[in-house]
Amino acid sequence: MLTRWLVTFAAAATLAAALAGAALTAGTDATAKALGSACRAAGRTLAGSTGTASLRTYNDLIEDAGNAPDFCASNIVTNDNRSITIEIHAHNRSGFDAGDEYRVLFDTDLNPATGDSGADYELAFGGAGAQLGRWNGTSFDLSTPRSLTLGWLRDMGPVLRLSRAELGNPTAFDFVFVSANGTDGDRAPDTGAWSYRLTPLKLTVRALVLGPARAGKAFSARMLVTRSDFDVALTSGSVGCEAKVAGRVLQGVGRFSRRQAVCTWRLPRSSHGKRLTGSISASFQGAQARRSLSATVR
Ligand SMILES: [Ca+2]
Ligand SMILES: [Ca+2]
Repeated sequence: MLTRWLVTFAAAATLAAALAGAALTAGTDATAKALGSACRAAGRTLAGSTGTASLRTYNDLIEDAGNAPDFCASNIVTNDNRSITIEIHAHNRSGFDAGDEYRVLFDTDLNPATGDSGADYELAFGGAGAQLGRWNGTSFDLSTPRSLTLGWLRDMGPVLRLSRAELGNPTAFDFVFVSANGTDGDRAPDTGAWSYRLTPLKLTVRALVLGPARAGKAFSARMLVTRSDFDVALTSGSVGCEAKVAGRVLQGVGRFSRRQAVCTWRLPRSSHGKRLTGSISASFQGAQARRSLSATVR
């Protein structure tokens, strides 16, 4: 069962790309430095760098959970424009053990007076799968099937991804991690709650390379675009290609190839010596990166 989830999880292109760019990084704040080496050794992050705006690391003290999953450093929440990814480091686990229960409690309206002690949603998961319930006034309603992806990241712990819409499209939320096994348990943070603010996805042009522009031949433009959430190259979405030669509109073909957005146009035989102008753009989940281009046709 778990294997199937893992496969489903890994098949998601976004996450696969993110994991391919994963870097080993240690927690850098004072709390992380105070934690044991068992935590720091597994400080893997979903992003290629820790400088991405949407990435947050949360630290919890270890050796405070008995036989239950022990939350640790490098608990990370990150997102693209449609989903939220939660990566949890349970430093004393290498998988879902029998009897392990995990919960994430979300206060999505940032109002402690609504929900169950403030929590408007509860995400419960373990070896049997994951369920998301919305507080209905007396309990968390689990009757509505929710779209959730659950996996286990080696040397880290559980990784979950859910649609923002499943949490009512919040712009920010407070949250708490809870684990249990029998009468043992952990809570992170130990008191209060952590906060996360969702960051709009941004696409950034890193490089533009133009091929030779020759009359009667194909002309191509290749653009490297990075996405702000995982700090990796954009490899999916749509590619827009606009070009004109001496006022004549050329039809281009756009695609992603070798981690770049690529446009190809065929230049008319009559375009020798004329100026070509246009642009290449890449769009994904409502975000866009565009770069103008020009060349003299030889
Ligand atoms: Ca802990
Ligand atoms: Ca609330």
